Amino acid sequence: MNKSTLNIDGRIVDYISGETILEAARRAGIYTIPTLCHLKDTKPTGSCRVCVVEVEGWRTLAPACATAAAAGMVIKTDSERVTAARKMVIELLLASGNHNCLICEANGECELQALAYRYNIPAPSFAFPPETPYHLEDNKNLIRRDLSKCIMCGRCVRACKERQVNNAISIGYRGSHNKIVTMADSSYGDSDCVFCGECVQACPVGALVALKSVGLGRPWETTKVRTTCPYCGVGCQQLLHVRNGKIIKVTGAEDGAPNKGRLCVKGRFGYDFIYSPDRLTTPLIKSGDGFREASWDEALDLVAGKIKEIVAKHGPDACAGISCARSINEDSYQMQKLFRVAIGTNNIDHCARICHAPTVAGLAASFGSGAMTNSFADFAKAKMFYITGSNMTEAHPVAATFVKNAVRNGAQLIVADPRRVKLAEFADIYAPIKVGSDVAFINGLMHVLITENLYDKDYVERCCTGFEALKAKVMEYPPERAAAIAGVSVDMLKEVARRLASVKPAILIYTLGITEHTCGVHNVMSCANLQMLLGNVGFECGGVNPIRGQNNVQGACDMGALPNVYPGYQRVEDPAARAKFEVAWGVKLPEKNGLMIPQMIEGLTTGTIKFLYVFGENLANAEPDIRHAEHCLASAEFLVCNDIFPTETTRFADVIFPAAAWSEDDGTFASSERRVSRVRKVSEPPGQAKPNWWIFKELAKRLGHDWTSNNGQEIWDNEVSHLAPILAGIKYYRIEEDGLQWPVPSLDHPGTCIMHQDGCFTCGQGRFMALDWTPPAEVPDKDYPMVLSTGRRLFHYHTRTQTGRCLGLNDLLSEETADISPADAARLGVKTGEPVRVRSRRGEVKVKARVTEEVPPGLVWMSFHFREGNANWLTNPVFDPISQTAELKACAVQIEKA
Ligand SMILES: Nc1nc2c(c(=O)[nH]1)N[C@H]1C(S)=C(S)[C@@H](COP(=O)(O)OP(=O)(O)OC[C@H]3O[C@@H](n4cnc5c(=O)[nH]c(N)nc54)[C@H](O)[C@@H]3O)O[C@H]1N2
Ligand SMILES: Nc1nc2c(c(=O)[nH]1)N[C@H]1C(S)=C(S)[C@@H](COP(=O)(O)OP(=O)(O)OC[C@H]3O[C@@H](n4cnc5c(=O)[nH]c(N)nc54)[C@H](O)[C@@H]3O)O[C@H]1N2
Ligand code: SF4
Ligand code: SF4
Ligand code: SF4
Ligand code: FES
Ligand SMILES: [Mo]
Repeated sequence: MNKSTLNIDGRIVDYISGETILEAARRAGIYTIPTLCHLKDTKPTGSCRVCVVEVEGWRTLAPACATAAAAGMVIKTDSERVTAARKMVIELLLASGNHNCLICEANGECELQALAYRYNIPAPSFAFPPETPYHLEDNKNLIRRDLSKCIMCGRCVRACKERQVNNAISIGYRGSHNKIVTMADSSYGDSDCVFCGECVQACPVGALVALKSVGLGRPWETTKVRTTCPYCGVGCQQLLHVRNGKIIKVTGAEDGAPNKGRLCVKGRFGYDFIYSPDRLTTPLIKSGDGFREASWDEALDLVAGKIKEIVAKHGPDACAGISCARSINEDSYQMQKLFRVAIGTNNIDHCARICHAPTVAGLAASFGSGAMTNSFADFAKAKMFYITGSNMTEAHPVAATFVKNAVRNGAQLIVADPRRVKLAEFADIYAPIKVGSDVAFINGLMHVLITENLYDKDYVERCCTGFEALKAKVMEYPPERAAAIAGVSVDMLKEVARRLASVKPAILIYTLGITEHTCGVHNVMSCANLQMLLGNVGFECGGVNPIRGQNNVQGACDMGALPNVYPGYQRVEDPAARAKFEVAWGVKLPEKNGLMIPQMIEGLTTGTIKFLYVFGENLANAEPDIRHAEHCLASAEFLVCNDIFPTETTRFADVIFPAAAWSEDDGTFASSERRVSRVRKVSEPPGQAKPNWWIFKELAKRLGHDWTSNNGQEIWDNEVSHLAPILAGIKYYRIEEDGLQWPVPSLDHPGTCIMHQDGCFTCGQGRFMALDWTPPAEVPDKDYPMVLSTGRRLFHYHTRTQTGRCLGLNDLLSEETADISPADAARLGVKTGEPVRVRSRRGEVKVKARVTEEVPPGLVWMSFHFREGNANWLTNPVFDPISQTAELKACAVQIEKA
């Protein structure tokens, strides 16, 4: 980096080539330059001129935010001339609204008001315009727009266009009619706006405010608590604005990794479920057709007694536990310990099974480690993307903003997905491949790379094994065959391969379109094959990047809430690992791997599993074939649930424990990029609800094990990081601000942004896998002629126990639809909003049709967010033979007008 110096208010300050005066000053800790229109990470417009400074020898004052720093500049940030100019600017701005800014309380955080006080500016001497041409607009209970307070700084527009790249608003009209407008100058609610609220965070005045926070507290009455978002695996860092123990607002932590201040609609507005009157507040014991309240002692004694009884009669393997990917690491650690140590079985699993288990298994086989290889920080810098089976703008919205930023800066993007997802709009090539065709498509790509000599020979020889077998297999998939299976043109397939090879490195990103198939593990290994062949693994802006789903699903895996590994992926079947944990935990441990979720659930009906403990999962809505899943749950001899709400699953419980939710306990989450970040407590759980780790500890005590750790920090610092070498260097004191990315082998290790650096794989050499394409288990026929694929939508999260209880989110989306193509809609004679019946061999649902070009002819697409019309009444309970992951992305259905 090219460093020089300039003089600011008599101090010699370094600047980096390309920096503005403002950036150089702030980096040096000089905060005397006020700003209004300036917004970090966006192009300066220099429009408000409140940041002016005096540069020695310059005739006019210079806007610090838009003037490049130069060697030898002598700058005054606070001279009389500067102050006079600023006063003028502020006075004009105060007068530009139609109300008295100095008594406005809109959000109590107005930067203009603060400047007025700083520069001692009295109530404006200019006359107010006589009447307002503006209206006040309340959108979906979430965002208030009061343009009478707008100072036309343009920050909202840049936040929307340049940070989030949602392009929902712009500066409209001319001259004195200038105004911030949506596309058709409609309300936010009737526009393309996705309610990320980035514009609200950017607005310096009260023109844009979060409606839920209005009137709840002023900045000086709140404390800001940094924490991690409770929804997806991006792991965005939030600031909770807390007053009297209550969250009144959430903003993005501006300098936090990975999100740099950005949030999506759920992270920003999805916090108030914790205050729902539906919260579980006391232990419940089944009684007749319902439940009765019980004391903790009674409920814990009952469960412990039942465990003892079943273990005595049927052995420990008649018990099984499903852990929670939503709550903190320390809870999952404690639950797997309860099962392994106090009950004596490895029958412990969690929802990674139905999600990214193919990733864990597939990448471990190919690379030696089953995690995302690179970091979110690479997304904004990458030059070439292959994104497949990932609806990132809805499922991982903040990660998607960085991809869109890169594309805006010239990166190339290839999207392969059966649906024309939003990212396809940004793509150089959109390949509309058929559901379930990925292995064939990728084999076809590799055929082109090998026959046209476009692959990285040196890397393949140096870093990988199994190339000859791969090549032989791939030769069975010439472009003509592969393209026919994938339903794209041969030219397109070849173009994708050639483009991918033309930029190095390219980054590959995938999610559930790859994993949730009976061939999920093979799909994952295909992605690994492709990236090794291109020589892209082990470099910044390259690698294979599965974005993990739940906020702490990476962590639940890391903690060993899996039937085959202890914390830190130490294998249960490895005698040395077992011996180590036997010493640490002071018990003899079971030697064989435990059961996976589908086997546990099936075991309830066959009688091999008598006792099931479901911690924070809503199986009755989330598993394929709801009727069957509920039949299994109803067959349990004894079912225990920890949850924060009554759910479709807790209906089947014998005992329900009320748990602390996100922000009611201290702990950690691990995000998709292997980053362990802090989660902080701001209030006590409601009623008698207790932290999950405490519940497991109390049960262990009743089973004869006294555990000493007594909070999240003790569990992590004294147990987890001692036992898991990849986490050895992570202690709470090291992650007070940004989290650390594992492996972190020692206390002085900075963490690992990129795995398998330079092609040095965790397992020595990367392993190519020769793979054949297999179709989904159920394909369309004359009775069920359409393919059903399923997934999620932006405004809700899974079974909606949380987002369904947040003000505003239901206003944005309130029911399930069946998404179909215009061609199929015409054939069926239905329009958007008209009811249709969708039927599969498992069941049927009646929902409204949503006719959209996103979906190709022959495909029906649905989510599983709503009980009514849940796609899982239809989905097929068939599983990948290796990972036992359900084929939620493909089954056969018929559809008719209802
Ligand atoms: N808003 C919201 N965000 C979420 C969640 C949520 O419930 N709501 N859940 C979180 C969780 S746990 C997860 S796992 C992630 C999931 O994140 P995603 O996997 O991105 O979400 P899905 O909606 O399942 O989308 C899968 C994509 O795969 C495509 N697809 C379907 N079949 C195929 C195929 O055969 N091949 C290919 N290549 N693509 C295919 C679909 O068209 C869809 O675009 O989202 C997380 N984020
Ligand atoms: N058709 C179809 N089905 C799918 C999928 C799909 O793509 N298509 N995707 C699958 C995937 S990837 C996933 S991950 C699963 C998700 O399936 P689930 O994990 O079952 O879904 P959630 O609704 O997230 O359930 C989380 C539960 O935990 C509770 N909870 C939240 N926080 C806490 C806490 O701190 N403590 C306790 N004790 N409880 C808490 C919530 O109230 C809720 O009941 O769904 C799967 N099902
Ligand atoms: S909420 Fe997000 S999408 Fe909507 S206008 Fe604001 S920045 Fe744009
Ligand atoms: S709405 Fe706020 S951010 Fe947007 S131009 Fe007006 S004052 Fe600036
Ligand atoms: S992208 Fe994910 S982690 Fe970030 S705010 Fe949205 S839901 Fe939360
Ligand atoms: S902050 Fe520099 S011109 Fe507005
Ligand atoms: Mo997931």
